[in-house]
Amino acid sequence: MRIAVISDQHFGFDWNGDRADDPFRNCREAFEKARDADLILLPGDLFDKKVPKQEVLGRAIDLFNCFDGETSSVQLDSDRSDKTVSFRGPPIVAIHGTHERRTSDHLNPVELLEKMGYLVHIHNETLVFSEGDETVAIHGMSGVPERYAPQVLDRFDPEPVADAYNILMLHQSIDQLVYTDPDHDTLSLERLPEGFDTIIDGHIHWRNLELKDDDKPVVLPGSTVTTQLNKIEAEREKGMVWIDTETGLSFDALEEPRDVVYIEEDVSDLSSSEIQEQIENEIDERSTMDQRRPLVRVKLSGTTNAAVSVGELETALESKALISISDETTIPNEDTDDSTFDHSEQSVYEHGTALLEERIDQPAIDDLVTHLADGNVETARSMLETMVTEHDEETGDSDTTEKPGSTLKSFVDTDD
Ligand SMILES: [Mn+2]
Repeated sequence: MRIAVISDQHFGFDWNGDRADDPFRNCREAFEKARDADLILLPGDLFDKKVPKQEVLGRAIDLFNCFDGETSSVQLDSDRSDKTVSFRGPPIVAIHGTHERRTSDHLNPVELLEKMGYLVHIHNETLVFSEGDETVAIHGMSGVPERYAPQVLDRFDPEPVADAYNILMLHQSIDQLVYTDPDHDTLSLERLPEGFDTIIDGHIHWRNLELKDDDKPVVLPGSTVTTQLNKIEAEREKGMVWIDTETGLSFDALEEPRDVVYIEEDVSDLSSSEIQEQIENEIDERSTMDQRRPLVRVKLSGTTNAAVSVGELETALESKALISISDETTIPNEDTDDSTFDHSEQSVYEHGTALLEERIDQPAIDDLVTHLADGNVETARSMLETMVTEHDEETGDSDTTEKPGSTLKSFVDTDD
């Protein structure tokens, strides 16, 4: 069986910005590739927001309509599955991700697509498919708050189906692969169950097929769209993963994603115009210059007396690239005195960290600001979510869409 895995499409990402089209454009290319798949798996974060705009939903539906008229000889074995559904074309199985997660009394957008008949959404459920004498079992746990993930997975306790190719689909941070909160229990490679042929984890936006080993065969398909301007995302191609139950895994790169360029520039002894020239040269060399401006992230480092204006540089280069520049240069022969707090001598990073640490008793602030400064927005968001949940639990606050007090129960419950 040939199974297509397409993750983290993030429909609606940058909706009012320059990159609003990117998630749809990239997913269209992936869906086109997947049209002749026997089975399609979507490991979460199809949507960027839990309540997407109707325009975003509409465009997502347009994409799913590309499977109309396609057929698959794969059948759902309803006797051995937790759900009975019919499919229009090739079966599409999805879990919801962190961006779509709502409590169980609210409909999330992946569940909405299920109601429309485009896919089947699972959470702590297993579906068994067969084609001829071949059987494939898909076990899915949708995204839950990281701190509850080990417990929710333990309670789900997915049991590999005998004589089947077993795939476990998750959408969580996994310790060792990405930042996890050291103060809380989170999923780790050791905590993942054994007996699965492949464990697919959405959520982590850079692909990694190299992790696959016999005991914990974890595969990160990565996102189809660049949402974070960090080095690792810039360096790894976007695309989708094929699981061929006979021949194994392969990565299928998108051919037309927007260029992403990550530049680290030592600007010691360079003037402002020289810095601009250097960056322009790098962009020219490292992007293909199609009709879309490349996404460029620049980190300036080194020691310089030149007054580098990040804002002016960004403006000067904006016709060439969607650019964001961070200035991490230092002034030469600077006398630093830790006992005084003069932020004119500090970088934004140092100033921000000091202020936050002064006001908030949170040992993770330094990590948080580092991730923000590196453009790891997703990781920072997860960290903030953890901090806010803890804060709410301590103070008894809660909002109407996410109720921390009742979280574990509502994430363990299945939908039926
Ligand atoms: Mn994501």
